[in-house]
Amino acid sequence: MVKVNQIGYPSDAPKVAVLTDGQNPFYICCDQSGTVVFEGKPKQPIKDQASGELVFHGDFSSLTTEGSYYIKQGTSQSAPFQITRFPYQAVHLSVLKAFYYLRCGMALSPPYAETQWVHKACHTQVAIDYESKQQIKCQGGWHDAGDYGKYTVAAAKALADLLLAFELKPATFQATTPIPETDGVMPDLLHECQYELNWLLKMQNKGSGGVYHKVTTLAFPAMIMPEDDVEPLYVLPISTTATAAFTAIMAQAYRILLNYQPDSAKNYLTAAKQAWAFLMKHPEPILFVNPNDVLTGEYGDNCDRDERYWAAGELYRATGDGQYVAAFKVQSDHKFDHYALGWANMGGYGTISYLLNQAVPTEDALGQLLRAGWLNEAQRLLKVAATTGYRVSLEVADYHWGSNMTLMNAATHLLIAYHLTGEQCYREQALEHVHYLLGRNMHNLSYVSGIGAQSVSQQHYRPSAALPAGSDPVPGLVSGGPNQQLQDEVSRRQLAGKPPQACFIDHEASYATNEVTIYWNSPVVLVLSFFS
Ligand code: G3I
Ligand code: 9MR
Repeated sequence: MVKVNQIGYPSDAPKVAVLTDGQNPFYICCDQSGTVVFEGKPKQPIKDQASGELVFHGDFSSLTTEGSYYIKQGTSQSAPFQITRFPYQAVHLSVLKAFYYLRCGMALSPPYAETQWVHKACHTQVAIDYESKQQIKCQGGWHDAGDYGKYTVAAAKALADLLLAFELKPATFQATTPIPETDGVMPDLLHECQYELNWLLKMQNKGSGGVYHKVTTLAFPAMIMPEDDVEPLYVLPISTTATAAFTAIMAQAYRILLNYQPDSAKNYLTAAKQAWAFLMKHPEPILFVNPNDVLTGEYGDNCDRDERYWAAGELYRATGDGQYVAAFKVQSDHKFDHYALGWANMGGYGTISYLLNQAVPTEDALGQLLRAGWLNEAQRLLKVAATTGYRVSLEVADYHWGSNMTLMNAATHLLIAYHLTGEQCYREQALEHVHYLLGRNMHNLSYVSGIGAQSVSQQHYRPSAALPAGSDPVPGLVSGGPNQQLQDEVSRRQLAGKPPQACFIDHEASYATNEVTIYWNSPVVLVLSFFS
């Protein structure tokens, strides 16, 4: 088998295919004529612990001529791929456009949605406060994932990636997606983020400033369209993880949107400060646990220190107010992962807010400590990748629920290291993670729907699953990826005993390997913005 990035390789970047045949030479052929333009020998046999395979690398980095190619080796032939300066622009647009398809509370319609994927608005835009039984307006925002719930901490991670992408690579967001708000002034990415931000504002209790943890039905619905989900919606209680993550993202949004929509931006900062005031009144964590009669996603988290750290860092960066840097330093002394970019462990976003803050002097001791820590972790990621046949920074234990998020978070980490140092090794290694996501993996499969010659097509995503049999899936959605914990019925039945990277199945019911979420798409938007 010959595994390649099914979209392609940037002309000036290293180009490696992963081969399972170590004997035969491999040939790069022009896709149109079949002419052989490059011959190479398999190198560097590596026993890949995660896939259980002995694989070899087919290096064709010296081929820089732009064109469409495929690789032949023995009787195997790869999927076609491009060599060109910016091969991922269409993918970048597609994984960003997916957020429009994920919108809640509005009917999707042409020309923004292709006819085959339109659906009506969700059945209800009002929820019941689980505790007070009062009604709460909750229209808008993105559906979390394959389900129709909306969860604050998940939203915060997704928005953090998208807003950071714009901050670091604004030039890659000039093309329109297009969406109803396209106005040729503010980039569509920011309009799309505002659709989520304006829903998030409704999750804040205006009296206390605290932020509700989620809004969902009591149980997951069947695999139906949003308009057919007629069960009542409930807003679940305030948590300090949600409140702190909300504080951070609203402060970040203030900064990024101030030049485009000053009034909205100032509203976000006001909301952030009100949420911060709630946190100051509640120094002890208020952690969310699903009540017994609530069976939807919990996004449980036993520590809110990382979220408080991030909140302080973003408020400091947004306002320069010394109270926040003091709070940031207090939180930074606590024991949590200062470099993680997950929905539970969010410390890395706090560290980024400090490292990119121009108000922090280069000789600042905490800044130097965090920078050194960031680069140490980047070096670790490089070392892990060098031991794997598929050239990614995933250790065997990393193949758990949402392993493609871990993959793209690693790429994000490397790209921040590149941003901090300018060292190409970090950027090149991040690119290897894109190759895995887009086909250079043991499944020879692109994990992004509609992207690549062989891509996932049976995702656990209700608006795709509810389409007529044989329909193309909603495009641009990133599957969670291999998960060795076998946490759904299909995985347990069909993947038992397989190596970690093999524990993926493109099956609609495999939510533990093949669901989609906003925070698996968001790091892909961020990473691809460095290569577009
Ligand atoms: O991080 C640990 C790892 O250290 C350990 O080695 C491994 C094996 O024990 O477990 C890892 O934790 C896993 C965690 O995801 C990793 O983020 C847990 O087992 C796993 O249960 C957990 O799954 C979460 C899943 O909900 C179930 O709670 C996913 O992260 C999370 O993305 C997913 O989120 C769901 C929402 O609840 C509902 N909407 C869809 C969304 C995506 O599936
Ligand atoms: O669709 C739900 C998905 O969003 C969740 O990640 C997953 C795990 O919490 O649960 C899915 O819902 C399934 C439920 O857990 C069990 N009955 C079948 C539901 C649809 O697959």
